[in-house]
Amino acid sequence: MKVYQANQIKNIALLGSSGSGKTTLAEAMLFEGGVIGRRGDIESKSTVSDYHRVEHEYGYSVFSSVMYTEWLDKKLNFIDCPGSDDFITGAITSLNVTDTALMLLNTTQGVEVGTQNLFRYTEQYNKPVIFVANHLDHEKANFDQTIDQAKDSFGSKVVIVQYPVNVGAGFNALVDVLKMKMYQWGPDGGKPEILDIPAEEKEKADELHNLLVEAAAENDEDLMELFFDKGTLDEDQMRTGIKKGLIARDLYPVFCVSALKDMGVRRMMEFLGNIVPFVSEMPKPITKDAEEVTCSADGAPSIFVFKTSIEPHLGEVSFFKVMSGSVKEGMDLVNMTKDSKERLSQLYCVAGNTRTKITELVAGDIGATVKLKETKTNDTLNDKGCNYIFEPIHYPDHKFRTAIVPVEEHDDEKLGEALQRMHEEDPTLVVEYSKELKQIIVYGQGEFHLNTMKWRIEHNDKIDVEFERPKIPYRETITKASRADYRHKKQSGGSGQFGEVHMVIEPYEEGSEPPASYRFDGQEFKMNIRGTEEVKLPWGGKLIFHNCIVGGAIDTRFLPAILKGIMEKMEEGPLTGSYARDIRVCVYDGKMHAVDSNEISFKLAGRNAFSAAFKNAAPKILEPVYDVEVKVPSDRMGDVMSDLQGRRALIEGMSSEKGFEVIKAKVPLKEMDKYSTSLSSITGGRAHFSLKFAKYDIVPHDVQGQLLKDYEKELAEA
Ligand SMILES: Nc1nc2c(ncn2[C@@H]2O[C@H](COP(=O)(O)OP(=O)(O)O)[C@@H](O)[C@H]2O)c(=O)[nH]1
Ligand SMILES: [Mg+2]
Repeated sequence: MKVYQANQIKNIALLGSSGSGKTTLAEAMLFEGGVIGRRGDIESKSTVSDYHRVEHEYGYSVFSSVMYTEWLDKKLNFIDCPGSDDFITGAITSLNVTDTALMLLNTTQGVEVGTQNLFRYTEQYNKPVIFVANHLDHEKANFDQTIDQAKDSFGSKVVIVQYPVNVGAGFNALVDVLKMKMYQWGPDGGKPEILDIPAEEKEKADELHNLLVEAAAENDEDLMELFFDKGTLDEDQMRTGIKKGLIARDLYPVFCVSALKDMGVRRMMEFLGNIVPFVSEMPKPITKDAEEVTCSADGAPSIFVFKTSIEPHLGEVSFFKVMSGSVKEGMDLVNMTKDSKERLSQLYCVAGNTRTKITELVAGDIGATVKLKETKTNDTLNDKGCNYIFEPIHYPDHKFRTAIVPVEEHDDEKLGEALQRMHEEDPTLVVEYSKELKQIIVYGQGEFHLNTMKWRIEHNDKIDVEFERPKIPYRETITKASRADYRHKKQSGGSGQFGEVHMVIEPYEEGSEPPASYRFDGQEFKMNIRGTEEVKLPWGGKLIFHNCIVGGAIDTRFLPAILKGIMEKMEEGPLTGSYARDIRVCVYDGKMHAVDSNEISFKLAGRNAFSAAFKNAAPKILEPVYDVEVKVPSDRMGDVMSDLQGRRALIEGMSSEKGFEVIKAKVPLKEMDKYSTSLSSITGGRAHFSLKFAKYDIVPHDVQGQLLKDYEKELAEA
């Protein structure tokens, strides 16, 4: 395979909702480019792109697949992305490293939720979009309706370049209003016959041609002038205009194919080769230090690893984009993130499960290597002396959590390894070993995302696992001030133990100052603060510890022991054993014994005094509350609101945004269990939401009662 230069390489993301035909189209493109000799299909599980077992099982893509094809002396790299929101990592990853999105429209379905979701991502990444109307050979295909819907959703920038002559089972021809020709295929598709537009199509073709000319002219002043002068543009001028419009996202051209029958694919590839921007024509990537990097073979060699995949017999495969310079087989690079050396012992161009060895890859190109030692997704690797570091890809926050346990306890370690591996392949699968909850919590994008993970663990790693309800990390705190004394005294055998501690505790609010005195049962307790320790608790919140001891009642050297005792209790709150937080403690008095006092005595005295005071300080359970933002289509607003109210949501605001209603609310984590699944069923998958930890809040009285009961039961059973 030849080495392609930056002005010969185009990187394209293949997007579209599930079932729109991305994987099938990729197969046809690879076939037409001569990368494969025979087209596989989804039904016989033989595509290049969907080669993982889980994809055969489910019948659609779970991973993004990096591929390439060679076409008219150009290299088209493209990444086939899964369509479902649960596997959104694929689309996000590829939008980070490609310059154009090919968005498939399933003409048997029209514009789908997935289409709109993915379109929004292209907007976010500011990438040009080309629509490809697929399934035109299907008896249920409706091209006109699909295009109407696309115009409704994405505006008048959607402009037809091709339209099908005969949609449905007999589909075999389309009219191209850029070329002003008709393309027609035999039953096997492939290379078309290029014909004059038949008389009965002429009027429609002319009309659409004029619309395309106008749309192309709009993007360039010179073209606009030419258009006003001559009333039309020639083919080259149109190409120039379309390309400008494409890059500026002012024009979304529409192409037509039957991916299954390989019709329209060659012409579409020709367009991609001619009009889609080269890497070198797109905005330059920027390093973390805000340095613009020119995509040039002469620059310092630098690559960015955007994806890791673990393949049987091969191990870890690292996919990268050459950001600058050129990299050669056998080259030594520095991993800038890990500050370690790596050797590119082999370089590959990858098309799904087929790999072709190559000796060199140049700026702008996408390739893969194997057996890197420490390199992970998002690392930058440079030649010595080059200091570029590229921003990591930002993945969406998780939307779903569950606990996972192996059925057989001895599979614990194996499960840990499998989960770690899966996280490397899919960074939106996040694993947390919660010491606090004594559970392994896995986070993902939705229930289906995690069910797929479970399938892979069971079938690929042969570990039986179960999902459990994830526990909630409750906290405990107090709501009023209280006072307690405790004397620890032991006189058995040799040396005795003695320590006595008097303390006041009260709720702590960030930044608040302690009062000069407290009053309990009509008696005043003056506080003379002589020292303060502010403990930032690892589980959130603070413990403020004041030394208010007067007259040397307790020696200063015992104070750390008292604090230690208090901390032991903070780690295991007296209500439900959860962590306690946001408490101020003033140790103001006590007693020592000249011989028997020691650290252990004061630790115990501190701990027990704190425990007693805590119980009298109107203790409450706190629960994590999340900021939830839901985007709902207006017609589902009522249902989504009432569902939220059933989840103890506190609605904080509502607004409208591009056809969506946006609800902002605070919702307890406990009530968000499986929210993504219910929201999806209420709205037919048309809503979105995001979830971010906000704060800890006191649980309502009835919830506290239930939690106390649950804890008692748990203790009794233990
Ligand atoms: N009739 C017809 N079926 C198609 C076409 N393209 C894809 N399919 C079928 O649609 C289903 C989904 O295709 P697939 O490529 O997996 O879609 P993806 O989820 O977008 O990757 C499969 O059964 C394909 O065989 C097409 O152009 N015409
Ligand atoms: Mg697919």
